[in-house]
Amino acid sequence: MSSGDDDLKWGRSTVETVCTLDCPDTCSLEVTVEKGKIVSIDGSDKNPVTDGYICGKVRRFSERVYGDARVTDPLVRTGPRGAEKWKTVTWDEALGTIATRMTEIRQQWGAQSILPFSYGGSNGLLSQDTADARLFRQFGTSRLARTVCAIPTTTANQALYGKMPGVTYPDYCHAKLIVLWGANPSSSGIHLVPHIKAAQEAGAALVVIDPRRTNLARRADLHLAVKPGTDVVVALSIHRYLFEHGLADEQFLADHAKGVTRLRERATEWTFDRAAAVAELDPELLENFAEMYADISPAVVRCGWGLERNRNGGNAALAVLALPAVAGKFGVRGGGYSMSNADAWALSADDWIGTPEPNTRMVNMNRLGRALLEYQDPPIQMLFVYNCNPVATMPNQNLVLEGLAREDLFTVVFDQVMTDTAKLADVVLPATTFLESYDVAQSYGLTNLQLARPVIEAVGNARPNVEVFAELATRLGLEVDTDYGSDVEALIRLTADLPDEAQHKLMDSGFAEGVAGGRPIQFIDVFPRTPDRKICLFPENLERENVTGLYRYKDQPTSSDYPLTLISPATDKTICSTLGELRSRVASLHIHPEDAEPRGLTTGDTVRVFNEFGEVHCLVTLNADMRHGTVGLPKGLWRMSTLNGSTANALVSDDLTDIGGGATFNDARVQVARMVTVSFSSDRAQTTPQIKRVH
Ligand SMILES: Nc1nc2c(c(=O)[nH]1)N[C@H]1C(S)=C(S)[C@@H](COP(=O)(O)OP(=O)(O)OC[C@H]3O[C@@H](n4cnc5c(=O)[nH]c(N)nc54)[C@H](O)[C@@H]3O)O[C@H]1N2
Ligand SMILES: Nc1nc2c(c(=O)[nH]1)N[C@H]1C(S)=C(S)[C@@H](COP(=O)(O)OP(=O)(O)OC[C@H]3O[C@@H](n4cnc5c(=O)[nH]c(N)nc54)[C@H](O)[C@@H]3O)O[C@H]1N2
Ligand SMILES: [Mo]
Repeated sequence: MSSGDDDLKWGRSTVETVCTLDCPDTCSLEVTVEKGKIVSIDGSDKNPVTDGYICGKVRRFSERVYGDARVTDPLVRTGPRGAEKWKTVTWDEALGTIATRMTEIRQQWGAQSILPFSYGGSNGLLSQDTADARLFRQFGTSRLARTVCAIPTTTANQALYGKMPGVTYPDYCHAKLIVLWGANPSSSGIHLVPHIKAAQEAGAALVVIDPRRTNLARRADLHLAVKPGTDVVVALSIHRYLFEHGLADEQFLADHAKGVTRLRERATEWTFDRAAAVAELDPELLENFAEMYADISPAVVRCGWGLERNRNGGNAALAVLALPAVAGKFGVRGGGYSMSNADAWALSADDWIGTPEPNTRMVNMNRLGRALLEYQDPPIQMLFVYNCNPVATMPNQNLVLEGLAREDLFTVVFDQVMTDTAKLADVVLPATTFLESYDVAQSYGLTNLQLARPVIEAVGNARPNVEVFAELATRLGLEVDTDYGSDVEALIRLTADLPDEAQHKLMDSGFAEGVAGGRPIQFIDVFPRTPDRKICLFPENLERENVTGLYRYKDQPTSSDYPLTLISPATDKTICSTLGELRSRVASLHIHPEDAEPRGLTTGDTVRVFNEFGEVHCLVTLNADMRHGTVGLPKGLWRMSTLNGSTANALVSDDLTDIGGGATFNDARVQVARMVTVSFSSDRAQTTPQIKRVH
């Protein structure tokens, strides 16, 4: 804390903490607090990669903390579901009601009729898989497969390399070739961008593989605007080229990999011409890329999450992540790959949850709607949502809404703000933000651990997850509060599992650097964590799970009814749906002028984007950076941000990825039509359509 005399008089202090939100950067923060209230949030230098600056979203996070949407007390529904009529109750009453209902429901339907539903939330280590998991495991509820994000890429990284830590941002300046594959750090992890620019200034080449011409694609030496869902064949054509031209690193593969022949066999058919036809690219561009990748070292592939969200996402991740092995790119600073580093510390939540996972029913979160409406034996009678906003973020939004509308479903939503999901709950519980309680942030872009400290008192009666789950457990007669009576107790329990030095650093200075000073070189400092320490290029277990087979492409022809592919990537306005409440403008569908022209669309028109699952009414923006045939809506919109209360996920099916049961957000097929055109005469301008907002 730093404070002068004046500061003390006015109760002004600057507190160091960390942003725990779901972003690879985990920025170290300086938060200035005056008279107990946040007045500013800025970056600090504690995390060297933060380098004193942060994104605009977190800079204005106090608007969430003190905003109109904030939930400050436990609420119980008094009107019809969704009518937003609430009665404020005490924690005692709210938890009493929940405990009674849980007990009754278990008696009548069995504990598996209760479905806990959570994803990242604030993404800290304390706020998930601690007291919550111990409670639900002991109670014997259904289990949740947390598949909405990163499951195809994680499964691939696990199978190939045992989730070996990857290249971190500061080492990008050593690369001579950077490949951004389905990743858009200008929105989704801004601290990588200056390192890429520095590398370019030092002579590195940049390749971007993305259906959109992103900011960095504009600066790239080569941009492959692939059709969404076709990355697997693009990567396989590079493998084929490497093998056929004697450019594969046979010695490295012989020493460190297995399954080489089988990968090679599956790559053989993917000539540049064939792959280019599928990905709708110029085959010459593919050849250029292959030559660059073969020739230039150190080369790093930043594998993002944009490429996994389609029917071929698992195979795409496998084929992309296998490239540095085949091309022999490891063993030098700035060479190899970056995927998630979330496992860099090899921490296992099971150690601190303490209770083993019961063998109860597993529900894939991407199929929430189906689970609520169709699953039997037993049907889901209670949904406990926390750290998640499924109405905004899960596939097939209309089915999710239909499920949540069930009169006989008892829904609890534990959140910081009145989300679109909370609006449909029976009981809403107020949660603290990462600025109001302790937590531990584990970076997935870098390798450090950082301590999140409470910067202000909890707003209203908000409480941290651990405390609430521990108290609920006590009411249910379960043993949870031994480690989890409060966030401080949880912090002590959890950090006890860290190596001594890291534990001291984290608690003393709030920052513990990861392996090799946070800059591991793959195959020098870190190695595959597979059982035999080898790279497994053809994981047989996944071949069995994968309906199409490993390294195989599954086509999905665009139908004439729905000829456009819809993607919905991260934007700089929200983190998933977090902060979506602050968005004031109606969302726009981005469409290439050549797709707009035959539909008679111009920027600012109101459109209907539709398919067999739903429709979204919004504005349209003509954007030549979109790929022809691909349209885009922002990820994480709240229902109020469109004209009919539906968002991109109303158009996304709950079909799963080839590996891991992931979501296929970027594989939706849609049609777009202008909504209202009132022309008075052929020579008069059309009037602006008047559409009543339903939210
Ligand atoms: N500001 C902000 N930052 C975030 C988030 C956020 O919502 N907002 N979310 C966080 C989370 S949870 C995650 S998982 C990460 C995600 O961050 P990223 O890895 O960047 O993932 P996306 O934003 O989903 O998509 C990245 C790019 O993939 C492209 N893309 C879409 N489909 C395909 C395809 O089939 N192939 C290829 N090659 N590219 C494709 C998109 O056009 C987009 O530019 O970001 C994190 N950071
Ligand atoms: N169309 C489309 N949809 C997508 C994606 C896409 O690319 N396209 N991407 C997907 C991705 S990558 C992800 S990761 C998911 C994320 O989907 P979600 O997990 O739903 O993430 P958020 O929307 O950020 O919602 C997290 C909620 O947790 C609450 N919360 C935060 N901290 C706490 C806490 O400490 N306690 C409690 N009780 N609550 C807390 C926040 O207020 C917020 O409402 O969205 C997915 N949805
Ligand atoms: Mo994500």
